[in-house]
Amino acid sequence: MSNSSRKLPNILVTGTPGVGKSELSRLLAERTGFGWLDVSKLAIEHKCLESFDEEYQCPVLDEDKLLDLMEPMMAEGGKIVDYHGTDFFPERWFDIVFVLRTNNTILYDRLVARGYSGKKLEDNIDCEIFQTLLIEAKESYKEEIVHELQSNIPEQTIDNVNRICQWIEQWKLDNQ
Ligand code: DAT
Repeated sequence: MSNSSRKLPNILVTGTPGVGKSELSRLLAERTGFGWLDVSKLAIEHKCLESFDEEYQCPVLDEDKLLDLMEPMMAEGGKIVDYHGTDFFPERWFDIVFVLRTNNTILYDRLVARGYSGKKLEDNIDCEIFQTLLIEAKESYKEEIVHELQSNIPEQTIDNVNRICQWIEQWKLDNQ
């Protein structure tokens, strides 16, 4: 029995933009009925944005407002949180953290297809090369709950969904 009072676990899916967080989260939500929280979308929908970072070409989140919004959702359990950052969420929210990883050349092509170019493209490729999100996740959560998953080909996403579903079933048994 864990300390958690949640009936279902909360899962964090993270990684560099383009690694396949949305794809995995969508399929996992369909399979499990868990709620998928796309943090970037949630922040836009609920006006949790402070400004726009011109250098990095991305919105800056109003983190306090966003955390207040998410707190009751996370308390329910059964949430898949999808975001390219990990360090501002409370550690207690998550039972497991998955960091998706993609080969640099594959990721490059995906980001070009998404319309990224110049500094934004380079910064995101560097983020993957330097394992920025993996390091951040390991610094923010207990290392034993942080898992790397490969996300280069569609079959790996299917495998990952299956593995996570097995983990959820085991969590339910352990937390009855
Ligand atoms: P993210 O949410 O991390 O930004 P995404 O889910 O939008 O990434 O995926 C980016 C693109 O890559 C999209 O066209 C779907 C594709 N994709 C995702 N996972 C994949 C995989 N395992 N194999 C091949 N393509 C994948």
